[in-house]
Amino acid sequence: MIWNPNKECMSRDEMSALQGKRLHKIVEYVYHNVPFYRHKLQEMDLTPDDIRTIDDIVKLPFTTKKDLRDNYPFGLQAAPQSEIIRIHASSGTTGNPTIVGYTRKDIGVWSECMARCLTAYGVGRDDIFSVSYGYGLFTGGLGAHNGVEMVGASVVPASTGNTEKHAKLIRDLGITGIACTPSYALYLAETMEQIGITKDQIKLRVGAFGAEPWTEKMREEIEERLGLKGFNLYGLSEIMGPSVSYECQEQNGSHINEDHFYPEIINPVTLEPLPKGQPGELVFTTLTKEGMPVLRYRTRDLCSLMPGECGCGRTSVRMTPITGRSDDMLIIRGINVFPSQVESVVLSMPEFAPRYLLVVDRINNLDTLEVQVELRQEYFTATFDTPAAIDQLKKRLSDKLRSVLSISAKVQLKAPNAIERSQGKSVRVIDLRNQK
Ligand code: DLL
Repeated sequence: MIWNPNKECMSRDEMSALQGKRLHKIVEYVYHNVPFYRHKLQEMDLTPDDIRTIDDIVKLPFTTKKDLRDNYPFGLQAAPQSEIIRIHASSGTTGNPTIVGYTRKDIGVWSECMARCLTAYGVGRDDIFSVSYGYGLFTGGLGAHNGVEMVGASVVPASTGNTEKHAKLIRDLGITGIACTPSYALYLAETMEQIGITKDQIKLRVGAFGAEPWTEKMREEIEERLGLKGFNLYGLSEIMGPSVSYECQEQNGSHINEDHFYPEIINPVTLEPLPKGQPGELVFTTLTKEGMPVLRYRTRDLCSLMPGECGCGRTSVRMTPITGRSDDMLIIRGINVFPSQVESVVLSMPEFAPRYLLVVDRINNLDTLEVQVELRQEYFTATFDTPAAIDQLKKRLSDKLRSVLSISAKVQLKAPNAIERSQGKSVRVIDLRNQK
């Protein structure tokens, strides 16, 4: 099933023509309504008439998170306040949050994009669907909610928190689908096990997981423990929220709603556009947004665009899973380290739960890395009174980490449930160097 075959299955030529037309229109719109963009274009000696086809996009300036922060709160808003019907804010780790206003049309586009995702996952009118992303300033809750209503399933706005009650509702209402972060899905599975709800008592069959990076190993674990099929859901507040891209039943990359969000991949150092298939930083231009359109927004997410057609019949371009961010890369003793590398090591060892934390510090001018990781319950029970086995496991983990990261890390094994759970995005890194 495809929600909008007219748009999701266009020929390449039709899609490029539509994108070119929309790009010209959006550039004209921001030129006249957002002084920030008008000045940028004027500095580059550009007018909207220079942007006629989608290939002209490379002439346009990039927009960064810093630009959004510097223009806090409404500097990049293009529509008059009277047209804005919703405002979300994305939390930053530092500085001002990013404020994003949506017009009625924007909310309609967003709902349709989310409906496309859910349809691709196989969600329909007969489903009872729990939205367990946070409702509030975060785009996850309300964004997914509108899409579920649009496809006509029954939405259960569970949000996060009160996980035991949620688990019981999943059983008692016969909830068939859930949208949440992959880490929350694991937390939910743990909670169910603790309160004695078994897989055969629940009807979950579809999960829409995103808002944070996750791996195939995590997918397998969630699917096994909750008895459902897990699909990727990608998005970011600056562009729309959840629904920028989604997996179909083929699960071979995530289809981008490219009639609304035009993707490019650039080299994050030289800012040169890269050919399709090469990995780099993902950049998006919103082609239809009225509230806060953005030109060539640098997401900092690292992935590649996939060439070729998909077996599902959709022709929209696909992106690979996000492998990291060009800015969450840690530099430890001069070596680039991605938390996802640690995750791959942790998940490759059956003794560990997929719960880990990187603590980076600087002691006597030397960077240190400590990796905390939780033991699985069965392994913990079997070994906690045999220190030799624990020491051996610690050594195996640190050897593996050294060979993958090219630096040594101190390893701290934790008892099951000792690492603090998050109900939203999980915190994977604590960098104490920033506080010194
Ligand atoms: O996380 C929107 C969202 C909500 C997406 C619910 C999916 C589901 P932000 O808080 O602005 O928006 O964070 C956006 O989260 O740039 C990525 O780094 C990361 N991210 C989002 N989805 C995925 C995903 C929402 N499926 C940032 N895989 C993005 C990997 C993801 N990373």
